[in-house]
Amino acid sequence: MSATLIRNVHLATMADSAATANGAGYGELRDAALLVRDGRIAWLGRADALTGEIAAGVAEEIDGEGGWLTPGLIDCHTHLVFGGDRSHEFELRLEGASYEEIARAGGGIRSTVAATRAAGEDALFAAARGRLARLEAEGVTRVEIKSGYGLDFDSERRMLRVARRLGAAGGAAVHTTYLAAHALPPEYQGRQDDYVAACIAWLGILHGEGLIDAVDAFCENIAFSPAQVERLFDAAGALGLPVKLHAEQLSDQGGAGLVARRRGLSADHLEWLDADGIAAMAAAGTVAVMLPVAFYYLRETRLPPIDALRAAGVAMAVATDCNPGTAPCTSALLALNMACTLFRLTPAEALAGMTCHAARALGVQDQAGTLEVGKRADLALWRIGRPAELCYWLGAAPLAGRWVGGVKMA
Ligand code: DI6
Ligand code: FE
Repeated sequence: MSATLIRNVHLATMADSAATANGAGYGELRDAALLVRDGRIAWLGRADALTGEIAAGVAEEIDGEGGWLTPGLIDCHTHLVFGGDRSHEFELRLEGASYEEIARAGGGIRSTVAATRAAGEDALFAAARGRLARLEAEGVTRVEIKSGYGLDFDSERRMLRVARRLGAAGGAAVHTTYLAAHALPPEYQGRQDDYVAACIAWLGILHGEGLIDAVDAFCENIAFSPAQVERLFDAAGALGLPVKLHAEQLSDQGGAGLVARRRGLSADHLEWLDADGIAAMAAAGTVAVMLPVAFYYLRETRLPPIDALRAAGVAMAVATDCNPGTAPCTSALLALNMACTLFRLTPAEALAGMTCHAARALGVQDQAGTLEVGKRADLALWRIGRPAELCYWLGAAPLAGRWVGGVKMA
Protein backbone atom coordinates (compact mmCIF):
# COMPACT_ATOMS: atom_id res chain seq x y z
CA MET A 1 0.00 0.00 0.00
CA SER A 2 2.41 2.70 -1.11
CA ALA A 3 1.06 6.21 -1.17
CA THR A 4 2.61 9.39 -2.54
CA LEU A 5 1.23 12.86 -2.02
CA ILE A 6 2.09 15.57 -4.55
CA ARG A 7 1.36 18.96 -3.05
CA ASN A 8 1.93 22.62 -3.86
CA VAL A 9 0.77 22.15 -7.45
CA HIS A 10 -1.89 23.36 -9.84
CA LEU A 11 -3.73 20.64 -11.74
CA ALA A 12 -4.76 20.57 -15.39
CA THR A 13 -7.08 17.59 -15.09
CA MET A 14 -8.22 17.71 -18.74
CA ALA A 15 -11.47 16.20 -17.50
CA ASP A 16 -13.67 18.90 -19.11
CA SER A 17 -12.08 18.27 -22.49
CA ALA A 18 -12.62 14.55 -22.11
CA ALA A 19 -16.28 15.01 -21.27
CA THR A 20 -17.11 16.32 -24.74
CA ALA A 21 -15.28 15.70 -27.97
CA ASN A 22 -13.89 19.20 -28.05
CA GLY A 23 -14.51 20.91 -24.76
CA ALA A 24 -12.05 23.73 -24.62
CA GLY A 25 -10.72 23.71 -21.07
CA TYR A 26 -7.78 22.42 -19.10
CA GLY A 27 -9.94 21.46 -16.13
CA GLU A 28 -7.85 23.76 -13.94
CA LEU A 29 -7.67 23.23 -10.21
CA ARG A 30 -5.32 25.71 -8.56
CA ASP A 31 -3.52 25.34 -5.24
CA ALA A 32 -4.18 21.64 -5.24
CA ALA A 33 -2.77 18.29 -4.23
CA LEU A 34 -2.98 14.80 -5.68
CA LEU A 35 -2.66 11.49 -3.88
CA VAL A 36 -1.38 8.33 -5.56
CA ARG A 37 -2.11 4.99 -3.96
CA ASP A 38 -1.14 1.63 -5.43
CA GLY A 39 -0.40 3.10 -8.82
CA ARG A 40 -3.70 4.95 -9.18
CA ILE A 41 -5.01 8.41 -8.47
CA ALA A 42 -6.70 7.99 -5.10
CA TRP A 43 -7.67 11.59 -4.37
CA LEU A 44 -7.25 15.07 -5.82
CA GLY A 45 -8.58 18.43 -4.80
CA ARG A 46 -7.88 21.83 -3.34
CA ALA A 47 -5.01 21.69 -0.87
CA ASP A 48 -7.22 23.19 1.82
CA ALA A 49 -9.60 20.22 1.46
CA LEU A 50 -6.85 17.72 2.23
CA THR A 51 -7.54 16.10 5.60
CA GLY A 52 -5.36 13.88 7.76
CA GLU A 53 -7.72 11.05 7.02
CA ILE A 54 -7.21 11.36 3.26
CA ALA A 55 -3.44 11.55 3.69
CA ALA A 56 -3.23 8.63 6.12
CA GLY A 57 -0.43 6.24 5.27
CA VAL A 58 1.42 8.63 2.94
CA ALA A 59 4.96 7.32 2.64
CA GLU A 60 6.35 10.06 0.42
CA GLU A 61 5.55 13.71 -0.13
CA ILE A 62 6.58 15.62 -3.23
CA ASP A 63 6.72 19.41 -3.26
CA GLY A 64 5.53 20.50 -6.70
CA GLU A 65 7.02 23.96 -6.10
CA GLY A 66 4.00 25.69 -7.58
CA GLY A 67 4.27 23.95 -10.94
CA TRP A 68 1.52 22.31 -12.98
CA LEU A 69 0.61 18.65 -12.91
CA THR A 70 -1.00 17.19 -16.04
CA PRO A 71 -1.83 13.71 -17.23
CA GLY A 72 1.29 12.11 -18.70
CA LEU A 73 1.46 12.89 -22.42
CA ILE A 74 0.27 10.16 -24.78
CA ASP A 75 1.88 9.91 -28.23
CA CYS A 76 -0.78 7.87 -30.04
CA HIS A 77 0.89 7.60 -33.47
CA THR A 78 4.58 6.77 -33.90
CA HIS A 79 6.84 4.65 -36.03
CA LEU A 80 9.52 4.68 -33.35
CA VAL A 81 11.26 1.43 -34.31
CA PHE A 82 13.31 1.60 -37.52
CA GLY A 83 16.81 1.15 -38.88
CA GLY A 84 18.96 3.89 -40.40
CA ASP A 85 17.80 7.41 -41.21
CA ARG A 86 16.74 9.36 -44.29
CA SER A 87 18.74 12.54 -44.04
CA HIS A 88 19.87 12.03 -47.63
CA GLU A 89 16.25 12.16 -48.84
CA PHE A 90 15.83 15.30 -46.80
CA GLU A 91 18.59 16.81 -48.93
CA LEU A 92 16.94 15.56 -52.14
CA ARG A 93 13.63 17.07 -51.13
CA LEU A 94 15.31 20.38 -50.44
CA GLU A 95 16.59 20.21 -54.00
CA GLY A 96 13.01 19.86 -55.21
CA ALA A 97 12.19 16.14 -55.34
CA SER A 98 8.74 15.32 -53.97
CA TYR A 99 7.95 12.63 -51.38
CA GLU A 100 6.01 10.66 -54.00
CA GLU A 101 8.84 10.91 -56.56
CA ILE A 102 11.34 9.58 -54.05
CA ALA A 103 8.96 6.79 -53.07
CA ARG A 104 8.30 5.80 -56.68
CA ALA A 105 12.05 5.71 -57.35
CA GLY A 106 12.46 3.07 -54.66
CA GLY A 107 13.49 5.41 -51.88
CA GLY A 108 11.20 6.55 -49.12
CA ILE A 109 9.69 3.87 -46.93
CA ARG A 110 11.52 1.19 -48.88
CA SER A 111 14.95 2.54 -48.00
CA THR A 112 14.04 2.35 -44.33
CA VAL A 113 12.78 -1.18 -44.94
CA ALA A 114 16.20 -2.21 -46.25
CA ALA A 115 17.93 -0.69 -43.20
CA THR A 116 15.42 -2.22 -40.79
CA ARG A 117 15.73 -5.68 -42.31
CA ALA A 118 19.51 -5.45 -41.99
CA ALA A 119 19.42 -4.43 -38.33
CA GLY A 120 19.43 -6.96 -35.50
CA GLU A 121 16.89 -6.86 -32.71
CA ASP A 122 19.30 -5.37 -30.18
CA ALA A 123 20.38 -2.60 -32.55
CA LEU A 124 16.76 -1.73 -33.31
CA PHE A 125 15.99 -1.74 -29.60
CA ALA A 126 18.92 0.51 -28.70
CA ALA A 127 18.04 3.09 -31.37
CA ALA A 128 14.35 3.11 -30.48
CA ARG A 129 15.12 3.24 -26.75
CA GLY A 130 17.07 6.45 -27.34
CA ARG A 131 14.19 8.01 -29.23
CA LEU A 132 11.68 6.95 -26.59
CA ALA A 133 13.90 8.43 -23.88
CA ARG A 134 13.67 11.80 -25.62
CA LEU A 135 9.86 11.60 -25.72
CA GLU A 136 9.86 10.62 -22.05
CA ALA A 137 12.03 13.63 -21.22
CA GLU A 138 9.09 15.71 -22.48
CA GLY A 139 6.52 14.06 -20.27
CA VAL A 140 5.34 11.15 -22.43
CA THR A 141 4.10 8.19 -20.37
CA ARG A 142 2.36 6.18 -23.10
CA VAL A 143 3.22 5.66 -26.72
CA GLU A 144 1.88 3.75 -29.68
CA ILE A 145 4.48 2.07 -31.89
CA LYS A 146 3.78 0.69 -35.35
CA SER A 147 5.52 -2.01 -37.31
CA GLY A 148 5.67 -1.45 -41.07
CA TYR A 149 9.35 -1.14 -41.92
CA GLY A 150 9.95 -4.90 -41.99
CA LEU A 151 7.38 -5.96 -44.60
CA ASP A 152 8.38 -9.60 -44.27
CA PHE A 153 7.31 -11.96 -41.53
CA ASP A 154 10.54 -12.09 -39.57
CA SER A 155 11.22 -8.37 -39.74
CA GLU A 156 7.68 -7.34 -38.82
CA ARG A 157 7.87 -9.72 -35.88
CA ARG A 158 11.24 -8.29 -34.86
CA MET A 159 9.86 -4.74 -34.87
CA LEU A 160 6.87 -5.75 -32.76
CA ARG A 161 9.08 -7.62 -30.33
CA VAL A 162 11.27 -4.58 -29.95
CA ALA A 163 8.17 -2.49 -29.25
CA ARG A 164 7.06 -4.98 -26.59
CA ARG A 165 10.55 -4.88 -25.04
CA LEU A 166 10.36 -1.09 -24.90
CA GLY A 167 7.11 -1.43 -22.98
CA ALA A 168 8.59 -4.02 -20.64
CA ALA A 169 11.46 -1.63 -19.87
CA GLY A 170 8.86 0.36 -17.92
CA GLY A 171 9.62 3.95 -18.91
CA ALA A 172 6.32 4.30 -20.74
CA ALA A 173 3.35 2.08 -21.54
CA VAL A 174 3.56 0.83 -25.13
CA HIS A 175 0.74 -0.07 -27.51
CA THR A 176 1.78 -2.07 -30.58
CA THR A 177 0.18 -1.62 -33.98
CA TYR A 178 0.60 -3.98 -36.93
CA LEU A 179 1.29 -1.91 -40.05
CA ALA A 180 2.62 -4.50 -42.51
CA ALA A 181 0.34 -2.85 -45.11
CA HIS A 182 2.52 0.27 -45.10
CA ALA A 183 4.29 -0.18 -48.45
CA LEU A 184 4.75 -2.90 -51.05
CA PRO A 185 8.05 -4.70 -50.50
CA PRO A 186 10.23 -5.17 -53.61
CA GLU A 187 9.80 -8.95 -53.69
CA TYR A 188 6.04 -8.46 -54.23
CA GLN A 189 6.38 -5.94 -57.07
CA GLY A 190 3.30 -6.23 -59.28
CA ARG A 191 1.63 -8.62 -56.82
CA GLN A 192 -0.11 -6.28 -54.41
CA ASP A 193 -3.04 -8.57 -53.65
CA ASP A 194 -0.68 -11.42 -52.87
CA TYR A 195 1.14 -9.18 -50.43
CA VAL A 196 -2.13 -8.25 -48.70
CA ALA A 197 -2.87 -11.98 -48.39
CA ALA A 198 0.56 -12.46 -46.79
CA CYS A 199 -0.10 -9.59 -44.38
CA ILE A 200 -3.33 -11.32 -43.36
CA ALA A 201 -1.57 -14.66 -42.81
CA TRP A 202 1.18 -13.04 -40.70
CA LEU A 203 -1.41 -11.11 -38.72
CA GLY A 204 -2.95 -14.31 -37.37
CA ILE A 205 0.41 -15.73 -36.30
CA LEU A 206 1.77 -12.54 -34.73
CA HIS A 207 -1.49 -11.92 -32.93
CA GLY A 208 -1.24 -15.47 -31.60
CA GLU A 209 2.17 -14.53 -30.19
CA GLY A 210 0.60 -11.62 -28.31
CA LEU A 211 2.46 -9.00 -30.31
CA ILE A 212 -0.44 -6.96 -31.71
CA ASP A 213 -2.80 -4.51 -30.02
CA ALA A 214 -4.31 -2.90 -33.16
CA VAL A 215 -4.13 -3.00 -36.98
CA ASP A 216 -3.30 -0.07 -39.25
CA ALA A 217 -2.66 0.41 -42.99
CA PHE A 218 -1.54 3.17 -45.34
CA CYS A 219 -4.55 3.81 -47.60
CA GLU A 220 -3.09 5.85 -50.45
CA ASN A 221 -2.51 5.69 -54.18
CA ILE A 222 1.21 5.07 -53.53
CA ALA A 223 0.31 2.35 -51.00
CA PHE A 224 -2.89 0.26 -50.56
CA SER A 225 -6.38 0.66 -52.01
CA PRO A 226 -9.56 0.88 -49.95
CA ALA A 227 -10.56 -2.60 -51.19
CA GLN A 228 -7.27 -4.04 -49.96
CA VAL A 229 -7.63 -2.28 -46.62
CA GLU A 230 -11.13 -3.75 -46.28
CA ARG A 231 -9.71 -7.25 -46.67
CA LEU A 232 -7.10 -6.64 -44.01
CA PHE A 233 -9.70 -5.12 -41.68
CA ASP A 234 -12.00 -8.13 -42.18
CA ALA A 235 -9.16 -10.28 -40.86
CA ALA A 236 -8.51 -7.90 -37.95
CA GLY A 237 -12.20 -7.92 -37.07
CA ALA A 238 -12.29 -11.71 -37.09
CA LEU A 239 -9.49 -11.68 -34.51
CA GLY A 240 -11.25 -9.04 -32.43
CA LEU A 241 -8.49 -6.47 -33.04
CA PRO A 242 -9.30 -2.75 -33.28
CA VAL A 243 -8.39 -0.89 -36.47
CA LYS A 244 -7.08 2.55 -37.37
CA LEU A 245 -5.91 4.03 -40.66
CA HIS A 246 -3.42 6.38 -42.31
CA ALA A 247 -6.14 8.14 -44.29
CA GLU A 248 -6.38 11.10 -46.66
CA GLN A 249 -2.75 12.14 -46.17
CA LEU A 250 -1.80 12.77 -49.80
CA SER A 251 -5.16 12.33 -51.56
CA ASP A 252 -8.82 11.60 -50.80
CA GLN A 253 -9.32 7.83 -50.86
CA GLY A 254 -12.38 7.69 -48.60
CA GLY A 255 -10.23 6.00 -45.97
CA ALA A 256 -11.64 7.92 -43.02
CA GLY A 257 -15.18 6.79 -43.86
CA LEU A 258 -13.91 3.25 -44.33
CA VAL A 259 -12.30 3.05 -40.90
CA ALA A 260 -15.19 4.87 -39.22
CA ARG A 261 -17.73 2.40 -40.62
CA ARG A 262 -15.70 -0.27 -38.82
CA ARG A 263 -15.93 1.75 -35.60
CA GLY A 264 -12.17 2.20 -35.84
CA LEU A 265 -10.18 3.87 -33.11
CA SER A 266 -8.79 6.65 -35.30
CA ALA A 267 -8.20 8.05 -38.75
CA ASP A 268 -4.82 9.74 -38.96
CA HIS A 269 -3.37 12.61 -41.08
CA LEU A 270 -6.60 13.70 -42.88
CA GLU A 271 -5.34 16.65 -44.93
CA TRP A 272 -7.70 15.59 -47.78
CA LEU A 273 -10.65 14.59 -45.57
CA ASP A 274 -14.06 15.49 -47.03
CA ALA A 275 -17.49 16.15 -45.51
CA ASP A 276 -18.63 12.53 -45.83
CA GLY A 277 -15.56 11.34 -43.98
CA ILE A 278 -16.14 13.87 -41.20
CA ALA A 279 -19.79 12.81 -40.83
CA ALA A 280 -18.83 9.14 -40.68
CA MET A 281 -16.17 9.83 -38.05
CA ALA A 282 -18.57 11.89 -35.95
CA ALA A 283 -21.21 9.16 -36.10
CA ALA A 284 -18.76 6.44 -35.09
CA GLY A 285 -16.74 8.35 -32.48
CA THR A 286 -13.56 7.73 -34.46
CA VAL A 287 -10.77 10.09 -33.32
CA ALA A 288 -9.04 12.40 -35.83
CA VAL A 289 -5.29 12.16 -35.20
CA MET A 290 -3.52 15.36 -36.25
CA LEU A 291 0.10 14.97 -37.33
CA PRO A 292 1.36 18.52 -37.87
CA VAL A 293 5.03 17.55 -37.93
CA ALA A 294 4.54 15.44 -41.08
CA PHE A 295 2.55 18.33 -42.59
CA TYR A 296 5.44 20.66 -41.82
CA TYR A 297 8.13 18.29 -43.00
CA LEU A 298 6.43 17.63 -46.32
CA ARG A 299 5.79 21.36 -46.62
CA GLU A 300 2.14 20.60 -47.27
CA THR A 301 -0.19 23.49 -47.91
CA ARG A 302 -3.56 21.81 -47.56
CA LEU A 303 -4.69 21.82 -43.94
CA PRO A 304 -6.89 19.15 -42.40
CA PRO A 305 -10.47 20.52 -42.09
CA ILE A 306 -10.04 21.52 -38.45
CA ASP A 307 -13.04 23.86 -38.23
CA ALA A 308 -15.36 21.27 -39.73
CA LEU A 309 -14.03 18.55 -37.44
CA ARG A 310 -14.55 20.83 -34.46
CA ALA A 311 -18.06 21.76 -35.60
CA ALA A 312 -18.94 18.09 -36.07
CA GLY A 313 -17.73 17.23 -32.57
CA VAL A 314 -14.97 14.87 -33.73
CA ALA A 315 -12.32 14.46 -31.02
CA MET A 316 -8.90 15.56 -32.25
CA ALA A 317 -5.71 13.93 -30.99
CA VAL A 318 -2.18 15.22 -31.67
CA ALA A 319 0.85 12.96 -32.14
CA THR A 320 4.45 13.19 -33.31
CA ASP A 321 4.23 10.55 -36.11
CA CYS A 322 7.93 10.00 -35.25
CA ASN A 323 9.33 8.30 -38.37
CA PRO A 324 12.49 8.64 -40.45
CA GLY A 325 10.80 9.94 -43.60
CA THR A 326 8.15 12.53 -42.90
CA ALA A 327 8.52 13.36 -39.20
CA PRO A 328 11.97 12.71 -37.72
CA CYS A 329 10.71 14.18 -34.49
CA THR A 330 11.15 13.05 -30.90
CA SER A 331 9.63 16.18 -29.39
CA ALA A 332 6.08 15.88 -28.15
CA LEU A 333 6.07 19.56 -27.21
CA LEU A 334 7.09 20.59 -30.73
CA ALA A 335 4.12 18.61 -32.07
CA LEU A 336 1.90 20.52 -29.62
CA ASN A 337 3.34 23.81 -30.79
CA MET A 338 2.83 22.92 -34.46
CA ALA A 339 -0.75 21.81 -33.78
CA CYS A 340 -1.32 25.40 -32.68
CA THR A 341 0.83 27.37 -35.12
CA LEU A 342 0.12 25.30 -38.25
CA PHE A 343 -3.31 23.77 -37.55
CA ARG A 344 -4.70 26.58 -35.37
CA LEU A 345 -5.74 24.38 -32.47
CA THR A 346 -6.00 26.28 -29.22
CA PRO A 347 -3.35 25.28 -26.66
CA ALA A 348 -6.09 23.62 -24.59
CA GLU A 349 -7.25 21.62 -27.62
CA ALA A 350 -3.67 20.63 -28.39
CA LEU A 351 -3.04 19.45 -24.83
CA ALA A 352 -6.34 17.55 -24.86
CA GLY A 353 -5.08 16.04 -28.11
CA MET A 354 -2.06 14.59 -26.36
CA THR A 355 -3.90 13.50 -23.22
CA CYS A 356 -7.59 12.59 -23.09
CA HIS A 357 -8.24 12.36 -26.83
CA ALA A 358 -5.02 10.43 -27.43
CA ALA A 359 -6.18 7.98 -24.75
CA ARG A 360 -9.42 7.57 -26.67
CA ALA A 361 -7.46 7.00 -29.89
CA LEU A 362 -5.79 4.06 -28.13
CA GLY A 363 -9.01 2.80 -26.55
CA VAL A 364 -7.76 3.43 -23.00
CA GLN A 365 -9.87 6.45 -22.05
CA ASP A 366 -11.11 4.57 -18.97
CA GLN A 367 -7.56 4.16 -17.65
CA ALA A 368 -5.57 7.17 -18.82
CA GLY A 369 -5.62 10.65 -20.30
CA THR A 370 -7.12 12.69 -17.45
CA LEU A 371 -6.45 13.35 -13.78
CA GLU A 372 -9.42 11.62 -12.20
CA VAL A 373 -9.78 9.34 -9.20
CA GLY A 374 -9.33 5.71 -10.19
CA LYS A 375 -7.21 6.38 -13.27
CA ARG A 376 -3.66 5.11 -13.55
CA ALA A 377 -1.22 7.57 -12.01
CA ASP A 378 0.54 8.50 -15.25
CA LEU A 379 1.58 12.07 -14.48
CA ALA A 380 3.80 14.88 -15.69
CA LEU A 381 4.91 17.76 -13.47
CA TRP A 382 6.01 20.93 -15.25
CA ARG A 383 7.95 24.07 -14.28
CA ILE A 384 5.48 26.43 -15.93
CA GLY A 385 3.20 29.22 -14.80
CA ARG A 386 0.33 28.48 -17.21
CA PRO A 387 -0.60 25.32 -19.14
CA ALA A 388 -0.39 27.15 -22.48
CA GLU A 389 3.38 27.35 -21.97
CA LEU A 390 3.58 23.68 -22.97
CA CYS A 391 2.62 24.77 -26.49
CA TYR A 392 4.48 28.08 -26.43
CA TRP A 393 8.15 27.49 -25.64
CA LEU A 394 10.45 25.75 -28.09
CA GLY A 395 13.31 23.87 -26.48
CA ALA A 396 12.42 24.80 -22.91
CA ALA A 397 12.76 21.36 -21.26
CA PRO A 398 10.06 22.21 -18.66
CA LEU A 399 9.55 18.72 -17.25
CA ALA A 400 10.14 18.51 -13.49
CA GLY A 401 8.86 15.02 -12.76
CA ARG A 402 7.11 12.03 -14.32
CA TRP A 403 5.23 9.06 -12.89
CA VAL A 404 4.24 5.93 -14.78
CA GLY A 405 1.63 3.81 -13.00
CA GLY A 406 2.49 5.72 -9.84
CA VAL A 407 6.21 4.95 -10.10
CA LYS A 408 8.43 8.03 -10.11
CA MET A 409 10.80 8.03 -13.08
CA ALA A 410 14.30 9.45 -12.86
N1 DI6 B 1 2.60 8.25 -43.62
C1 DI6 B 1 3.64 8.86 -43.06
O1 DI6 B 1 3.73 10.04 -42.87
C2 DI6 B 1 4.63 7.85 -42.70
N2 DI6 B 1 3.98 6.66 -43.07
C3 DI6 B 1 2.83 6.94 -43.61
O2 DI6 B 1 2.07 6.08 -44.01
C4 DI6 B 1 5.89 8.06 -43.47
C5 DI6 B 1 6.74 6.87 -43.46
C6 DI6 B 1 8.04 7.08 -44.16
O3 DI6 B 1 8.17 7.92 -45.06
O4 DI6 B 1 8.98 6.36 -43.78
FE1 FE C 1 2.38 7.53 -39.61
